[in-house]
Formats: sequence, structure tokens, C-alpha cells
Amino acid sequence: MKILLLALFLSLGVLPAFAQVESDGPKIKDDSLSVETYVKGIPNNPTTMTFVGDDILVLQRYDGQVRLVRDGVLQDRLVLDVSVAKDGERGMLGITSIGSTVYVYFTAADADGGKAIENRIYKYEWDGNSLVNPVLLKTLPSDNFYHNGGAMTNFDGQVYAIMGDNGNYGRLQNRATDWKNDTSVILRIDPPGQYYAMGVRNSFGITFDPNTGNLWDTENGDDEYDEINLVPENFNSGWIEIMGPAKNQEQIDSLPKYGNFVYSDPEFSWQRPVAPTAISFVKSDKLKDYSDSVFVGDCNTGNLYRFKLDSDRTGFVFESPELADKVLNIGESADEILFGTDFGCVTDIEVGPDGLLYIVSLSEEKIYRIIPKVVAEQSNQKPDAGGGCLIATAAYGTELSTQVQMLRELRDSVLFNTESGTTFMAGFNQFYYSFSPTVADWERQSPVFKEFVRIAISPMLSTMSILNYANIDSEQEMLGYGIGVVLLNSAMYFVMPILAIVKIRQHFSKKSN
Ligand SMILES: [Ca+2]
Ligand SMILES: [Ca+2]
Ligand SMILES: [Ca+2]
Ligand SMILES: [Ca+2]
Repeated sequence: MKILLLALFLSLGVLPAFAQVESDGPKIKDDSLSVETYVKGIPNNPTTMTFVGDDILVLQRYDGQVRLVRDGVLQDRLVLDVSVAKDGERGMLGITSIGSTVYVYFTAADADGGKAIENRIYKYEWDGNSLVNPVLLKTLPSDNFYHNGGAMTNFDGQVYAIMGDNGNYGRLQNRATDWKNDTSVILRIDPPGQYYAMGVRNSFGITFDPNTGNLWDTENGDDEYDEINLVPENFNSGWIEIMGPAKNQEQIDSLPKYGNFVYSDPEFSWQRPVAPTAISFVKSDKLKDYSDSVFVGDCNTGNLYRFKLDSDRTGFVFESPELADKVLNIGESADEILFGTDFGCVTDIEVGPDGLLYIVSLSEEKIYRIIPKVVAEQSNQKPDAGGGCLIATAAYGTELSTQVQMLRELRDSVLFNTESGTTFMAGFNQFYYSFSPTVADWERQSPVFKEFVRIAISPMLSTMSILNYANIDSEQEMLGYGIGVVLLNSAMYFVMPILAIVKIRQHFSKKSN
């Protein structure tokens, strides 16, 4: 019986739990949450990531590649490969996306690891497999290997990028001397526009507060004062004259005027530099306790910081009197803002479409994720992560096709509603995932095979749709209808797939020889 059902539900499936808890890795303070390694072994300095649907695109700084993470697995095939410089802080630096439009920031070179030409921001289209149709939107200087910025974000259809001083010291750096365009600024990239902010030494993190629409950044100081800033439009962060809070009003008044940019102090500073990087707000049903928080990573100490926002979300609240001056001075305790440790060099933090918090660690070559323990346990018992249907998805090109939606509906509303359905899915899942990614890959590689699968699963899909129309609310009915549909399909789907897979295997092994 079980085998018959396995054949029947060939095209249904649920994500396996690839992620696993590491024994010695990052630690976090909140006992109700755990840290999982979501992906490991991302080579060549992973920097920033962006979500496209349920997939992650992650950048490799040294080789100019964009890699795809699908269902927690780093895919072999390339999404994009450009030539980048990799000395100092150059390389594949920033990525952000709006729907299927993806923006990438990198230091272009004549060859990987070669001579830097300039920093570039391209726009691409994500076709589900690779980044296509490149459009060069912006070139930026890369005169020096340091302070090349690179972090990008978007809000309300506007794309922003941040650029460091790159060794230039002129009017954009609060000096009344010659100056170079497009340094120490936050830029409006698409649509293009005037500088959003100036006076930034260097930065590896900008993000928007989804609740207020306010922009925030992290900034890297010289030998003291790293910063977190609320960044209103026409913000002047004060570099090179001021880093960290201004000493007094005279110091602020002495800044040379540039346009209508206005200086303000950071919301928080570390007197001893930690090299803060990514910054992220947490709007998530699964992490509701942190809706009033900002998470920040760093590259020097491996810490993950959590800051509590004040009621109008324009600054932080601290309990410790030591932090009342908004500065973690040398010798003061970071306890209150310390959320996690041992994350290595953090280069990106983002809430995924599943509401979990994802963290890229460049030094550990991993993406971690923070998940409520109750959610982790639930997904182990009932491994429904809302994905699946790999074969049908590949055959019909998109998860949004009516056929794939029908299968998903069937799985969620019919199968999971009965005990035998749920039990079946748990067992089926293991079996299905032993071969379905391979079949799905074949489909993507071969249009002929894809068409074949589409034709082959069509009769099954139409008979299975009976289950959706049938009013199944008891165990007997579930089994009754199930057996009926199985009998309709078993002859075809027992013999056919086995024959097909054997044939295709021969075909592909011949091809690869
Ligand atoms: Ca990101
Ligand atoms: Ca390359
Ligand atoms: Ca500043
Ligand atoms: Ca202090």
C-alpha cells in the first residue's frame, strides 16, 4: 500500500531539514531561539546576500561570482561571474533586489584578482537560474584598495548604495578643498538622483526601518569611534572632521558648508573599533519579541549586537548608565547590547521570506539562521516548509502554475488534514527527495525531458485533482479515494517512470562520458 501511495504522490514533497545545529559555533543569549548553520562551504569570501523568492543569491568577493542557495543547498551552477579586483576591500561587494530585478556592486578588473578599473553597479534580471540582461547603471572610483563601500539596499522602489572616501579628502569629506565626486556618500542609484548623505568614512551596512521608512547605516571609524546612524535625507556624518559624537557645537559649526547637508551625531558609537558591518530590522511573525530591535554584526569580534529602539524608532534606549552617552567607551560593559558571539566576520543580516533571521559569515564561509526553537521542533515533526513539488515546478516552469498550486493545495488542505495523510507525507518526503532534485535538474537542462515529464504527469494531475474536489474529512474516505486514484495511476506510474529514469540515466551518463 505504502509503495502504491509513493508512486501516486511522486510530485508532492516537502523541504528536508538540511540545516543542523552545530555543537561549537555561534551562541545567542535568547534561550527560546537557536542558531542553525543554513549553508556552509561558500568559498572565496562570501559578502552580501539577497532573497529572490525563497532562494538566496550570495556574492563571493574574490572571484566575482554570484551563487545560488536553494532549499539550504549551495548550488554548483553559476548565476553570474564577473572579473573583480580582490585586494584590500575591493571585490564583489553589494547586492539588493526588488522582485526579480537584482542590483550588484563590484570592483571591476581586467581579470579576477587583477588590476582594478573602477567600481560598478549593474542591474540584472533574475530568470530563476541566472542573472541576465546586464545594464550598467553607475561607475564609481576605486583609486585605492580601501574604503570602497559597496553595501546596497532599497525601499519603496528606490535603490541606494553607500561609498566610502576611497582615500579622497575634499568637500564631500568636510574639507574646503578640491574634491572627487561620488565618494563618502550614500547614492540614489535607481532611479538616479542627488546624494542622499555625505561625510561617510566607510560603511558595510545600510538598511531601512520597514516601520518608519527611515534609513540607517553603520560606519567604520579610523582608530576610534565606529558608528550607527539614523540617516535622514541630506545627512552629513561629519568625516573627516568628526567621527563618533562631536566634541561640542563649535566643532559642528566649523564644518564647511556643502549644499543643504546637515550634521548630526550617531545614535551609537564604539570608542574601540569593532568594524560594524550589516544592520537589519526584524519585521517577522516568528521573531515578534524583536520588532523593536535593530541587529548589527561586526567583523572584528564575531559579536552580534541587538539595540532596542525608542518609541518613535529614531534612537536607542539603554538601561546601563554607561551607555546613556550613546558610546561604548573603552572599559565599559557591552553586555546589554550583546545578543550573540562567535559569528566570525559577519557581512550581511537579513530577515528571510520565512520570517527567520539569516546571517552571512565571511570568515566561517556560512549562512547561519536564527529560528525559534518551537518552530524548529514543529518543522522536524511535520516537515512542511511550504516548498517542494520540485518535479512539477520544473516541468511547468514556475511554482505559480495552476498545476503546481493544485498539488500544493492537495498536500496542505487534504493530506495534512488527516492522520494517514500526514504520516504518509513524512515517509514519502524522504523517498521523494532522494531523487526529485536530480529529476528537476534534468528538466531544467533538457527542454525535451521537461516536455516529456509534463506530458507524463498530466494524467496523474487530472486524476489527483479529484481529491481536491472530493470532500475528504475522514480517514476511511482518505484511504478510499486514495486507493481509487492509485489504481487509476499505478500501472502507468509504476512502469513508466522506472523505464524513463533508466533510459535517461543512460542518456546522461553517455553524454557526460
Ligand atoms: Ca542583504
Ligand atoms: Ca570571476
Ligand atoms: Ca558620523
Ligand atoms: Ca559610555
